[in-house]
Amino acid sequence: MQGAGFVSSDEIRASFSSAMSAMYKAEVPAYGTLMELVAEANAQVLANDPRLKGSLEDTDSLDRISEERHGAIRLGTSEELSMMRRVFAVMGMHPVGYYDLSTAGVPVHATAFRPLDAEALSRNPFRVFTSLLRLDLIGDAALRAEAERVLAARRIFSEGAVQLTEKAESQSGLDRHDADRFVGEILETFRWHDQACVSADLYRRLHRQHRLIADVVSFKGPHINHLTPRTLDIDAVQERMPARGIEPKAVVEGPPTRQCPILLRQTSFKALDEQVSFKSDEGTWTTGSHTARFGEIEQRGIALTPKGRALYDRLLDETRKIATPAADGSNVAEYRAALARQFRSFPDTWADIRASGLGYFTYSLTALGRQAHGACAEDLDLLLAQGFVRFDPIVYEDFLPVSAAGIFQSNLGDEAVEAFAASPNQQRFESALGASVLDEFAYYAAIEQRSIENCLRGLKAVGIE
Ligand code: OOG
Ligand code: NI
Repeated sequence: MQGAGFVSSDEIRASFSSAMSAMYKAEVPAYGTLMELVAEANAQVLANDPRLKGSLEDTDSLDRISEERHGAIRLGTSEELSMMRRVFAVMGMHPVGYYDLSTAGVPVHATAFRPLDAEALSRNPFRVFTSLLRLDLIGDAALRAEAERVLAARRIFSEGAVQLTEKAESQSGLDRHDADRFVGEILETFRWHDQACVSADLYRRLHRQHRLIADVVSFKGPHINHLTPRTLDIDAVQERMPARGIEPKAVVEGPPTRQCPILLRQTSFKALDEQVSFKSDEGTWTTGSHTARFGEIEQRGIALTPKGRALYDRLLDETRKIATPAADGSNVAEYRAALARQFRSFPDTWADIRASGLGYFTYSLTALGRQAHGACAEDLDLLLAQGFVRFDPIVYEDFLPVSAAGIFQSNLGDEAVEAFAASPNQQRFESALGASVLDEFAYYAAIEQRSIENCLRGLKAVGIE
């Protein structure tokens, strides 16, 4: 709820996302290059496809097509996570989904903070994939205790950030002046710090345990580790990266190229080696390097039902049994061929996807339906066949654990990964978060159901019983 005289949470999110974009482009110039490439590729797709251009104009503003859709951070403690939840709530972003990445060799679990309703998403779709480090998966007890001590001592939010979050909560919103200050204060939490807060020795020990642990524990705050604009042609951007001097990860994560895009496809350029400095106990500084920050692109398709998702997971699993993408890119062709072959069993027309119950759709009355007489208003299939109702795919707004692990891995270095035993623990994550996460399937099913009810109500209003 939002009081009078306050800036909307959508507006705060939009200004936060654009401030973050400007900061990241200045911090990571290769990211600026990626943004240029995306803008070029998107313009080319639109120029070649006037129909697409028309349909995008209906759903999104064209000048925002190439803007950031998401970013990611990695947190160290439950206190950080629960405070982050309150901060994101001020921007209209709420936790959706639980992602366990331990089985893929990344000792974190995660959620995505994002806007929920279609209107908020269309005003500004920015979301943040937020991971919490799982020190419980680290075998070395002494090192774990040391990491816990370092994390317990740091404060990732400024005083101002905490105060303004509390103010927003107590008065149900922020006025323009406070909203601007809030964005400025919160941005500080995401800023890069090239001075580590641990010694070079501790950094090395953390790094040896797992590179991700070194990334989370060694710095003053959870620097934003990537931002991700939307591309209309992910294959083209992937292909063109090397010519612009940026090195893409070996493969595009997610489903293959299709007529009817499903879920989410994403790829990134590999994280850069950046100079950092470590302070010794004697107070002198030494330089070293750290690899964490990269740029990513994404292309989204339809949200799948549990049945569709199970099929997706099975086909991906079978693909990876034939060829697991090697970090050095040596089996790219084999992987791509296997992926394309496996996914031939996934229907590739909207009508088939709908008829097989694999995807979520919204239903709406056609022009004919708005003035229809004498149809049976309860039988959706009949109404579709009669042309009174149409269906459109619902876009998937969430993430995919196998893809996320692939993005993590390729940005943590190319060495072999060692998987942890599967130990998803959503309850523990939610207790750290201080709230439960929204179930993504229930969320899409509710959108679909509401659209069906609206349709049927609309038909009743024009006298169809
Ligand atoms: C997050 C990786 C996950 C995605 O797009 O799947 C992610 C990270 O590297 O911290 O952002
Ligand atoms: Ni990402």
